[in-house]
Amino acid sequence: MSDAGGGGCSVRLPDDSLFVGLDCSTQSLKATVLDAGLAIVATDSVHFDSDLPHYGTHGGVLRDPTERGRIVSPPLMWAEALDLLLSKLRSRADLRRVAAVSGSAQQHGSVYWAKGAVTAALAALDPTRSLAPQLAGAFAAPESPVWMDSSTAAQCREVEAAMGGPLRLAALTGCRAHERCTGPQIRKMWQTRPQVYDATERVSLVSSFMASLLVGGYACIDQTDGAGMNIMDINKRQLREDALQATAPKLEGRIGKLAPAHAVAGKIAPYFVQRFQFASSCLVIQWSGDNPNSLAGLTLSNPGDLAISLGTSDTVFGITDSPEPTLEGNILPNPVDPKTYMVLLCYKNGSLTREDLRDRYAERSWDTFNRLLEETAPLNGGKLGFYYKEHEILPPLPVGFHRYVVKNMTNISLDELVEEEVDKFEPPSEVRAVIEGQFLSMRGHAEKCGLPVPPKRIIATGGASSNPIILKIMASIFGSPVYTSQRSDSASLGAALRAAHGWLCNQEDEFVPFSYVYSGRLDTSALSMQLAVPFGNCNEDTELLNKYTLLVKKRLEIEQKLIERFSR
Ligand code: ADP
Ligand code: XUL
Repeated sequence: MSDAGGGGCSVRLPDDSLFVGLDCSTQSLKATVLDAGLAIVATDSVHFDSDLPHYGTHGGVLRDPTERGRIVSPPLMWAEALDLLLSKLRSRADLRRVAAVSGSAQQHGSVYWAKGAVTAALAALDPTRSLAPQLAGAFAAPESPVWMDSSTAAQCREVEAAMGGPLRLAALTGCRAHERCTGPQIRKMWQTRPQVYDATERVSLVSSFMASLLVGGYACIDQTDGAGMNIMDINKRQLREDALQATAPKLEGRIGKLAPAHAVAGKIAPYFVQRFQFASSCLVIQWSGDNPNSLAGLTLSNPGDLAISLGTSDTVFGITDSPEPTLEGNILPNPVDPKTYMVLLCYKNGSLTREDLRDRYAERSWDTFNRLLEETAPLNGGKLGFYYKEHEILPPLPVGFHRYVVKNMTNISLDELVEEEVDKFEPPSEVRAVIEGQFLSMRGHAEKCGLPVPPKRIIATGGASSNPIILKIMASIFGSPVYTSQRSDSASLGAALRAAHGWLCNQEDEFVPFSYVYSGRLDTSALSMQLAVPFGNCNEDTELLNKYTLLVKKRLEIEQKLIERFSR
């Protein structure tokens, strides 16, 4: 047996056991397999666009040409990806040794199961055939709205009005009605596709959808991912009657019960036992959202730490025990600590927008992109860019690029900084402007939402956190050292850790602190952190930080003017 407690816990992870974490993100499905010592035994992934091209996705999604802002993905694609990933993983890890599987998924997306889906499909899967064709008839809607969808503005305003306004809704459910939130999405489905809503037996989130496949029946929505729906009471962690009514009729039965993230969703279904040789005792632990899983994977437990995830979305999050509702951030229960919450900011223009600027100005190459970043000076000569390739969440602005040059940057008073709008910058400045702009915005909004700024340290994760030049700019703008973990995919790592945690809680028949899973192993296991960029060792760091502080304020001022311009 492997001591899982270090700190006095009697529970141990069996020496030969493995724990699987999956992450069904926007662009791919990834896996991390940990052993009982929390070393990584195997990793693998399926990339939706390139490995499953027959679904025709770009960046993992389909954009509706007939309806602005409608962005969906086929749930069948996620199911086929699961089959494919497990068949690849089987040759890398002995799946018979897996004690528990858990998972992570993009938040907010909704899957509409057709009446009778459990008996006709989920509980009757034939292990000799692949998953997707057997599920083809299981959906009331073949397309799931995903977190990138921004087509529900009308429903958001209706839900907010019914619940006493945006701030009250945020205080009750964790966030105002953002367009991606599942409640407004379900309301839109009921209003615009009533035949789909009528034919729907159960609505799953992407996380509970994937867990449902693994248990061969409807899995509960976990209380952490459930906070992204606008229908759950953020304090009681139960569905709210008034919010359900403000969303759609007869909704409660379609959502089902909520469960804590550490709970067992069920034993793995016979399909996976026979097809991939999982043990029939293998537990499926509740799946949760990708940001909560990242929080677990980064073992974020210090309120002074700030996590920044640079994936398809960019997110900024930290933990607190006394969250204050705001109009910008989302409050979610911490998936591994029932006493605390996570505060999250989400940007839609993350990696895909950086890639767009790279393709326009840096020869489609990250090396050239980095060279241009290094050729340009910090502060970019006052050039500020606002690049919205997608309708942005924070600030809520439509697609479009806006460029300003801020003058008098040698002064230290905001009043003396004046800006001039321009059409373009030199290519190197465009590249610096996108990166500086993203971090300036994150710093400004993080501060407004009560996240720690400057943080004691930043822990960076997600695909772009592998880029050291980008991390250097992050450190300068936030005024803090940046750490990274061994792997940039903290969400699937977090899911594997949560699998071990759920297994321990089940073994003990009560909640055990998450630290029992990893204490004593933080420096020696896959969880170890490296200092990627130091901060504060020279006066220049501090002088630059003061200038960036002014630019943050200037940027928020310009954002406000843009919001006013586009709301006219
Ligand atoms: P997801 O949110 O889908 O899980 P990932 O965290 O896997 O996304 O991040 C994928 C993104 O990582 C890609 O879209 C790519 O733009 C970005 N990326 C990968 N390598 C680099 C790099 N060297 N510099 C900047 N971005 C990178
Ligand atoms: C968070 C959000 C995104 C998705 C991306 O609220 O919408 O970060 O979870 O996968």
